[in-house]
Amino acid sequence: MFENLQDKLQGVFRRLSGRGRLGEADVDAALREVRLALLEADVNFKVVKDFIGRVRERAVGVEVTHSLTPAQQVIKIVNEELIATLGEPARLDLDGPSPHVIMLVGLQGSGKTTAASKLALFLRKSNHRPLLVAADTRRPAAIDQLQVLGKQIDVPVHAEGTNVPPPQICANAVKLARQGAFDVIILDTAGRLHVDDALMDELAQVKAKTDPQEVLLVADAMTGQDAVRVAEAFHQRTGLTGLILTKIDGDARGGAAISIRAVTGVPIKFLGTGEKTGDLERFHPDRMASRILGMGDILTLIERAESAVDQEKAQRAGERLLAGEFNLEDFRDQLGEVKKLGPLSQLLEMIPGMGSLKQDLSPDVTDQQLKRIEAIINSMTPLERRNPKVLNGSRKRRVARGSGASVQEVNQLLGQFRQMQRMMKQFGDGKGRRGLPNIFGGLR
Ligand SMILES: Nc1nc2c(ncn2[C@@H]2O[C@H](COP(=O)(O)OP(=O)(O)OP(=O)(O)O)[C@@H](O)[C@H]2O)c(=O)[nH]1
Ligand SMILES: [Mg+2]
Repeated sequence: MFENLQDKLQGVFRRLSGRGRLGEADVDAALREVRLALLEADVNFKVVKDFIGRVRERAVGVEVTHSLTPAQQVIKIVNEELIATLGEPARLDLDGPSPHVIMLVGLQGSGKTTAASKLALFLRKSNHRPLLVAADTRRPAAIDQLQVLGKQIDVPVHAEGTNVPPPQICANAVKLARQGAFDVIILDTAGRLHVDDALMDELAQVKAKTDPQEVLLVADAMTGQDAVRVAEAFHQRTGLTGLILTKIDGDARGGAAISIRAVTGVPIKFLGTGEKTGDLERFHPDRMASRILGMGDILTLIERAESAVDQEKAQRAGERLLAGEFNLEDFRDQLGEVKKLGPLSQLLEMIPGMGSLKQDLSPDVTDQQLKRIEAIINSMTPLERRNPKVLNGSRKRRVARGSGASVQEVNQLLGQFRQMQRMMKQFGDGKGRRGLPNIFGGLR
């Protein structure tokens, strides 16, 4: 559903990730892209404006922390604000004495009848005794449809044909529930192509007669901008308590979720993810946000980096490195920092675009190599670590024995280390200094 937006933001952040520090102009350039992507995803323009404003306020002049690059910080802020815009995770309110009435409203074809049966199944599975009510008397087929669905999920349906007014049918159902053994009543009401007064009056009467605890607007995620106006109209007349966003399995553009929530302030409670009665999910703003951002688990990675890497240490090591003083001890410390982030294979998976690299790079082997290198360095004396040149034949044999490696492997490591030192000296001379930050977590 959010693929468009996802691609766009990924594009923005790929470019950002290559930068060092972000100035006001950088933030604005990034936010221009974010804004376009949101508008293209059909998010309401007022919502976009507010959103961008909030992100900008936080992003410009942000204190660049030790462990995150400015680009990562912008991603973090966009994500946090998106979660805030999408709202708290909201549960169905079934507190207090039963029976509880849940009233479903919405435009024609938005998925009310389907959602009614999905909710009934969801409730039955969590040990409730739901009753479905056929309150759509405009379409004779609507009653059949609900009865067929009710049979499928083994939930009774209360129907009185098409001649009794819906408010009456619903009131009768509440009475029935009080006598019978039902604790939740789900009202499937009629839809209209457009919001009109006759429909709204009928819904207001149903509400007056049944005193529902939940009035849920069933909105089709494919409707985009329209969804906002519709939601506002229903909210005014029926006092919505929540939203069910349907058809998010389709190729909708995703604006509805963000817009409806932001404009009406009514929480999204469920997502419809398919045509079957089991295709209902609770709404989780954080999951939705990371899906919109399409950042994979990079957010998790950012969190881990924040807590794990001792940036001060990295900074000192980097300085020593540039001064040509970097030794095997520093090298080992750096390996330790990298390892704190988790297995290399997992790290690669979390970085967008790097997942494929994992296949070329046998992950277990890589992690094992890291351990090997560490073992070899650990078997050296402090003197040898600080000055590897003293490692003669007999010292090398001792180190190899101590670490379970071969002398050849020790030589290999020393060769690689010398090569690295040479390379780093060049950087230190000012040639290609800009390539460094990526190696030791953002040397600035
Ligand atoms: N893919 C997909 N299809 C859905 C979803 N929810 C409902 N549908 C389909 O959308 C169509 C309309 O669903 P209904 O539940 O009949 O909608 P309604 O709001 O009751 O329609 P009216 O009673 O005519 O106002 C049906 O073909 C459903 O199968 C969903 O989450 N995903
Ligand atoms: Mg229906």
